[in-house]
Amino acid sequence: MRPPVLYTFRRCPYAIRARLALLLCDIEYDAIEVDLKNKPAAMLLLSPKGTVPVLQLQDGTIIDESYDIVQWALANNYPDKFLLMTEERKFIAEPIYTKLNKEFIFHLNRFKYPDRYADVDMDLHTNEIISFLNILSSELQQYDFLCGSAPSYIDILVFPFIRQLRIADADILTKNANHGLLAWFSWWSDSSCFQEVIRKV
Ligand SMILES: N[C@@H](CCC(=O)N[C@@H](CS)C(=O)NCC(=O)O)C(=O)O
Repeated sequence: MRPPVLYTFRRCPYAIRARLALLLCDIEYDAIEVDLKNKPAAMLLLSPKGTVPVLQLQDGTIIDESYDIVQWALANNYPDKFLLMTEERKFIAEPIYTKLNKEFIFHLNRFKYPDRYADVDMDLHTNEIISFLNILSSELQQYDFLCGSAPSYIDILVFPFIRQLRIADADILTKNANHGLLAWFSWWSDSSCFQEVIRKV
């Protein structure tokens, strides 16, 4: 049987989440690299909203949100070295995800591409970015990963966006991250799993 098919884009942080989760969960898939300016008709038929990643499962189920792909992968084959997600840990992870999704990404997009938006306020975006870095720094003061001493889904969801920030402006990260956050960032950047999913093919 053909493995699941992932419509992806190499540099897309959402798609990186999906590829990281599938790799860490040892789930084989066929990747279709999408040209975002010329999306494949087959993908648009499966998911008309036209964003990557889109995962088509063997039974035809479509998962077209990166968060859901990460959760599906973990539900299928939870990595041995990952944290067990207790309710207490989810209580830490979910607010970080909400802040990332509802606030940080909004500010990051405007910080990175001020010319593309009409509602840019650089001071506000910079302050909001720093405030999110402070939250991560405080979580990573105690432990090596965001929810404890081993990785969990929240690390996979957050890392690709901190990488985007680092690419946009390395200084804002190095000046505002504590040692724990910088070490966490290096760990993920240097990890064989990230190197594998970001490799140019
Ligand atoms: N909420 C979606 C967002 C995915 C998303 O916005 N992906 C971008 C690429 S990084 C995209 O496909 N944009 C559509 C386009 O550029 O036309 C998810 O988490 O999967």
